[in-house]
This record gives sequence, structure tokens and C-alpha cells, in this order.
Amino acid sequence: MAVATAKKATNGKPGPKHNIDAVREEYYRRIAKHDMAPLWKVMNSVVTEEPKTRCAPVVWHYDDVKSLVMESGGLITAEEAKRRVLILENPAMHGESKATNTLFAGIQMILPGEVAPAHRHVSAAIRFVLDGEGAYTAVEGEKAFMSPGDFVITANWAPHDHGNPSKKPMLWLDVLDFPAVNFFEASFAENFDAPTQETTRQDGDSLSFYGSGVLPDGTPSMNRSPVINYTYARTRPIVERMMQAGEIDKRHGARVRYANPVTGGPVLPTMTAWLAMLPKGFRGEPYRATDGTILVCVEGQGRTDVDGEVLEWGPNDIFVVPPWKRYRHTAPKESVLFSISDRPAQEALGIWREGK
Ligand code: GTQ
Ligand code: FE2
Repeated sequence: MAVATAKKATNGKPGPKHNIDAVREEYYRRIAKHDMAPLWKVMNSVVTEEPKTRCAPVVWHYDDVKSLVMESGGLITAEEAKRRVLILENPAMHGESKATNTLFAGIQMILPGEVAPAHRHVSAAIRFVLDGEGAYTAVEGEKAFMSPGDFVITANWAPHDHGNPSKKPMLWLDVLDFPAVNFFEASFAENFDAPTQETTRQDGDSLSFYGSGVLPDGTPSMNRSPVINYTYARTRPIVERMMQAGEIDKRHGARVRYANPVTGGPVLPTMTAWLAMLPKGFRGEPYRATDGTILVCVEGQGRTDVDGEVLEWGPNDIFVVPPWKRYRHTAPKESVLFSISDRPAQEALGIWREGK
């Protein structure tokens, strides 16, 4: 038998040259039975010189997204579905419920009169409103009524339910960190008995207590923002002023980071978000960073070149830039981009990097 011969020939030392491959293979098979493997065969793929991403650049055009999501309204109720959401699946990772390797993205629709029942989970969420007016998400006892361009957070373990007392469907983009939470295998979730939580705070409380340049005495430092809703009405004029003042980043345009007003840190420990205005005719310089990013065109029209691929975008189109892919934005019209990434999680672990 070949195996027996090989064993005899080596005697613990490398055998004659013509035999070494067979000897090694036999050895690998034998150690595999002990759940062991040679690092030298995989070293270059596990400790890569540069980030290797499984994630593909992709754009979802809102025309398609909206009509397909509207169709789901006739197939299932929000109550039956619990969350009526169509997952935006990265085409390189179908079936994994991922837009990037760490972030989930989906489009949620709440029809007039519907309620999405109260629950909570470890995974944190960002919601960015695309369509509709006057539906709410209730977070930790406060109802945040929403309009297009508004950005609402649901922190780790915060109870939340959604409702739509308005006359029009509401659609928003959900981004959750559960691929990252599940990587750590640290997910918990629970439903509440009552479908909606009791309202214990007035609409707007979190913003007026914490987001107005004052803080209630004794506000403790926290790793997530105490403000649950960042409205477009407040944020858009800020990026517009920045643009007019010439405070325009060569890569990102006139951009603000949504901040925790207590610490200045990110709104959530796992995800951060930005709003950027690109002046008419903007030709961004190239940029790359290790955080994979989900972007939404809020206004305008343009394109993002990602490592040789062109993603064209218009209002409410959603697109993904994978980690460490070089990208640049071009905007023939004045445009507004909203974006989300896992940068704070990477920074907390000391692994985030950026480059040209
Ligand atoms: O609205 O609570 O897209 O829990 C995925 C999970 C939305 C939500 C999603 C969720 C929700
Ligand atoms: Fe949820």
C-alpha cells in the first residue's frame, strides 16, 4: 500500500524528493482525523496582505424596489409577516441576508392602519425614510413620526414597534448589524405580549432634551445616542450651509457625521451614518476604507465608480461600496447622499484603516 511505503521511507524526516508530495498528503490526511491542519497551506488566504471582500458593488434602483415592495402588500400583512421587509441581498452572497459582510439592508413597508408589533433584540437598527409621511416608529416609549430623509435609530435591546396612522404607505430602508452580531454568535431577541408599547414620552422628547445644545443635568455618558430621530429638516440645511461656506471634502463633499450629542461619538457603537451634499459638477477624488458602506441617493443624480464598476444613481437608489474598494463620486447635479457603515465597530477593535 502506498501509505505504508511512504511511512517507511520518511522515518520522521523528509523522504526522497520524488516522494515528498505523497508523504505530505498522507500526513495531512492523518492529522485531519485529529482535527488538525497545516497552516502553511492556507497562510496566504487567512492572513491576507490586503482586505479580501466577498461583497460585490451593487445598486438597487428605486423604481424596481418600490413596485416590488408595494406588491408584497397584497401578499402578506405586516401583522402576519411581523416585519414586511424585502431583503436587499448582495448578489455575491445570495441567501445570507447580507448587503455587506457585516450589515443587513432591507426595505420595510407599513400600509395605512398597519402595526408592526413590539419586540427587541441585540441587533441595532438604523431606519432611513424613503417614502410616505406620518407613520411612526416607537422606540423606548417615544413615538417618532417620520418624513422622507429622516433617520431613526433603534439601539441594542431597545423595544420598538411601528405604526402608520397616515393615509399613505410608508417605505424605509432598514440597516441592521445582525450579520456582525451573528458572527460573534451573540444574538438575543424577544417579542412583547402587547403589539404596541405604552407611550411614556412625548414625540420629540429625545431630540429636544439631548439634541439642542443642552443636556438634562446628570446625563450619563452612553455608547449610543440618546436622540432617536435625526430629521432631514434639521440636517439638510446644515450640509447646504457647509457647501456654501466651501467646506467641501474632496472625496465626500460637504458631509456631516450623525453624532451622539453626549459624547460626540457615533450614534451606535456598531454603525455610523453621514449626510453629504455634493455640489453640481462634483468630481470626487478617490477614496477607500475598510468599512463597507451602504449609500442612499436622497436628491439629485450621479454615479459612483467602484474599482472599475460604474454605479449610476438617482433619488432613493441604494448602493453598496465593499470594504477597501477604491471609489469616487461624480455628480452632474447638486446631490445629497446618506450613508451608513460599520466603521465604529472596526474602530473599537482597532482595525479600521483608510487610504487613497
Ligand atoms: O423593524 O424591527 O428589517 O427587527 C429586520 C429586523 C426590521 C424591525 C428589519 C427587524 C426590523
Ligand atoms: Fe426589530
